[in-house]
Amino acid sequence: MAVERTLSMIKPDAVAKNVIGEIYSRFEKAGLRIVASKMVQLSAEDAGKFYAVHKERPFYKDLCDFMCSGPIMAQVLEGENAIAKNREVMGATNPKEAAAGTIRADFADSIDANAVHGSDAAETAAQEIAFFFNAFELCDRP
Ligand code: RTP
Ligand code: MG
Repeated sequence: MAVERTLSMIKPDAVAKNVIGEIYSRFEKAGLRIVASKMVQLSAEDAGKFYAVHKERPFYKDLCDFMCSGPIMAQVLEGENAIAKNREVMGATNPKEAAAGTIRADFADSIDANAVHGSDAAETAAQEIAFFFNAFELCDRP
């Protein structure tokens, strides 16, 4: 298995619930290491660019409005198989379908306010990491 990096966001609903630490703990318990982290208030333009891949989808506008409704935490997670592992820890997009013990099962309210984002493939992970972080902000850590 290869060591990968993936882009994770804690969405405005979970930041408002004050569960950043609990969610970080889930990542760490799964063997994922945080190698970059920042709190960001996205503008409508930022959210539109980040989610451009969903531009034609019916939920695009609501998703962009939601993602700039309050601050988010952006972090880069590193570990073996990090992209798939993070999505496993997150649980299904719709919290009603998320497995017990996953972040979305425990902290998400709806398919829109679903607590976290995680990159879905190596190519999108690289693009999404570069969206938030420059080379100086990504650390090699033990
Ligand atoms: P994410 O990108 O946030 O990690 O979530 P995901 O891969 O599980 O889901 P994706 O298909 O990429 O959709 C991005 C976000 O859009 C919202 N969504 N709403 N109403 C709907 O049918 C619907 N479908 C997706 C969700 O908040 C999802 O996380
Ligand atoms: Mg996605």
